[in-house]
Amino acid sequence: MPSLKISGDQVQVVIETTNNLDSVLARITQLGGVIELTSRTLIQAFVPVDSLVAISNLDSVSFVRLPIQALSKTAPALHQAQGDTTSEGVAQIGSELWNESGINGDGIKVGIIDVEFGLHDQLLGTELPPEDRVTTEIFTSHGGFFDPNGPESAQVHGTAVAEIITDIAPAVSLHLAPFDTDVGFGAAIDWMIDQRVDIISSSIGLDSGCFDPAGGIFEPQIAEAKRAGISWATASGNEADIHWEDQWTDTDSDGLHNHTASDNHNTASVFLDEFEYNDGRVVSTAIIFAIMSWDAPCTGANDDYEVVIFREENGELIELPEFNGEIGQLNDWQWQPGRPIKFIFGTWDFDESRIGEFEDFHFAIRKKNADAPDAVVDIMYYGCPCPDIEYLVPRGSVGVEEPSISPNAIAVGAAHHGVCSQSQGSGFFCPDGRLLAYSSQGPTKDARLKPQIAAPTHVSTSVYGDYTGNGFNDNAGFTGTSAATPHMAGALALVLQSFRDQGLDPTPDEALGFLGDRAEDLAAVGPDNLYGAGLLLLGQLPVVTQEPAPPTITEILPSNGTQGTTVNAILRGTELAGATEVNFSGTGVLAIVDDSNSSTQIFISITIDADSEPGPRTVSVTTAGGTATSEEVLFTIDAAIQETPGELIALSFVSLEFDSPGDWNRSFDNSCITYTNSGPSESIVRVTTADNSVREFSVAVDKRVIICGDVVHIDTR
Ligand SMILES: [Ca+2]
Ligand SMILES: [Ca+2]
Ligand SMILES: [Ca+2]
Ligand SMILES: [Ca+2]
Repeated sequence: MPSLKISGDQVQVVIETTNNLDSVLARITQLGGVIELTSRTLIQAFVPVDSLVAISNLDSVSFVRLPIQALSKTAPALHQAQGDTTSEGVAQIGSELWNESGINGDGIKVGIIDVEFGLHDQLLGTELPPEDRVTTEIFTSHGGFFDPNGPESAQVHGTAVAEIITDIAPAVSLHLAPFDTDVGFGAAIDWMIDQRVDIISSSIGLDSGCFDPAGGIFEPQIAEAKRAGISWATASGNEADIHWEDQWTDTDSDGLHNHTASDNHNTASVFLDEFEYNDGRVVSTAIIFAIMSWDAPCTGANDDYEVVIFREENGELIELPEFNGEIGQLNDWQWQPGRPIKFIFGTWDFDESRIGEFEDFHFAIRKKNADAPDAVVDIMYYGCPCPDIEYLVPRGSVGVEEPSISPNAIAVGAAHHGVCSQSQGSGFFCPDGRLLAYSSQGPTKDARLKPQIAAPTHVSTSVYGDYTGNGFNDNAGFTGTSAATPHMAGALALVLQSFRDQGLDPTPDEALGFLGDRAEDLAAVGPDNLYGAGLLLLGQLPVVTQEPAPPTITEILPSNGTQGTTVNAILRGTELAGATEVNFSGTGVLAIVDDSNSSTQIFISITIDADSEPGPRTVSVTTAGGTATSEEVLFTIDAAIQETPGELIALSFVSLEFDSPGDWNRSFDNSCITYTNSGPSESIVRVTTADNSVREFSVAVDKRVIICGDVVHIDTR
């Protein structure tokens, strides 16, 4: 929300520059300004009011505006006693089982971006990790870990976040980045990426998004964080019970949206709080704050819609006048020109005697440009007692809030850690007994699922005290989607460590998918826009099946075989154990794995078809780790010599041997020697061929063996 209580001659502003940041910084200083923070093209500074025009006219300055304050996603609660405190969410999500097995976040860096880290230094080594595992960098305007002028309940918000992460993953390293405005937020994201954190936990939100998710002011940085491998858990938001959205329509043609045929005003009951002016006047005051966005281009949008606040006087609805520094409304305050987000602020004073009472205010949506298209309008009504808003739309209440709506962040919804029944009425707090009524719901404006998951809330921390219940006289502990988010961040730390211990490094999507699969499905079957995947549950430790290494082939013995034979061979290599298949290129060669117990050699039988093509074949082997084919290790098919009976065979030979030399008659003819079988029956001749193989032939009676030089002709016809 914009800062509005500014006095004196200096004003805190954000200067948006197009380029040349350094020269602008120098000019601001010359004009009497004091630089507080910078982030990329943004400068946050205190500048003299009478220098504002000069600054906005500087070259490279595109816009001067008030800083945007982040909203932390917790309901106020009182700080209670210190002590050894553990979130009830720890038992619910089951992280102790993981811790007992040594999975405690060791080696994992979790970054926390938050508005306040008060007391964190007093908890180092007890509720938080010791000093050597906590790194800090300050991005606040005030230069501290918390705003000493802020409400006490908010001073420890980020410290409570850090406590919960430490409860779940006690060995993590934490990176704490306090910030208070949009400029500090951008700088904090850059720092987290630079610090190479594994996880970001942010229990805050900025209404800086757009109906088109890519058009969010911080989306480029959120996307960059994910590309850097960061899992970003962020509060879904606490706006389900203060949200309204609908298609703009004006059935009675008065320029105001019709909630019903006869009702142009969304009525809210607003608490009247005590306020004392500097001059000593005490009043009861209503302070109203709302944020509106509508479906228009994220930049260059026309100023087509506004929210107008009315109050009732003597039975008539009267528009609040323009804010005069004390009372009135600011209904046209934009983040940037052309960006369809408006901040609506209104305040009205009543007599001191009405402190603690309520007064109705009435919100109307006016179309400023009659020709504008009828857009879908989205409004968050902050700062009012929420049950008393006349028209509420929980669906889509993630609104335009960053990082919650980002496709690159994990939005975490809030489910009560126990059964949600208490004196204040479970019907209001948790309509289904678990999900908090305020937990922002999806879908996003572009119909994506949100939140991604839901986690426990209303839990004990040392800084907010022990949870005792949700009634008026109870301490609800640390509440909101603020408290749910660090349960998810802590669980992610355990998942990352567990997988990394087993040699794997899951991406943000894989880590989320792991937890989403284990989440307890609630509400509608399957993922839904209330709980996302369901309620966070770690379950049993994952047993990761190590991906086996792929095999290699180095040798096959023997490296050849003859057509029509079966060869017993050894295939050598690495990672061969459990081989299921050995294959050869081409057709007609079939291998069976006989024994694959060794990783370095396996035994195979190779059956070579008689008609398989002779020549070299490549070999491949398949195991659970994959298939390896060697281009170097070849198995050669040798052609079989046709030994069909009844042929005249010619062979190159080295030597010849007759089984029964007495069977043979020898004669000379030209340069050849002819042996004729003159014995009583077939006689055997053994030939040692040129390749040193020995072959045997049976020659019938009267048939001949003729030797001409180094060729022998054998007549087996
Ligand atoms: Ca603790
Ligand atoms: Ca109307
Ligand atoms: Ca009404
Ligand atoms: Ca579900």
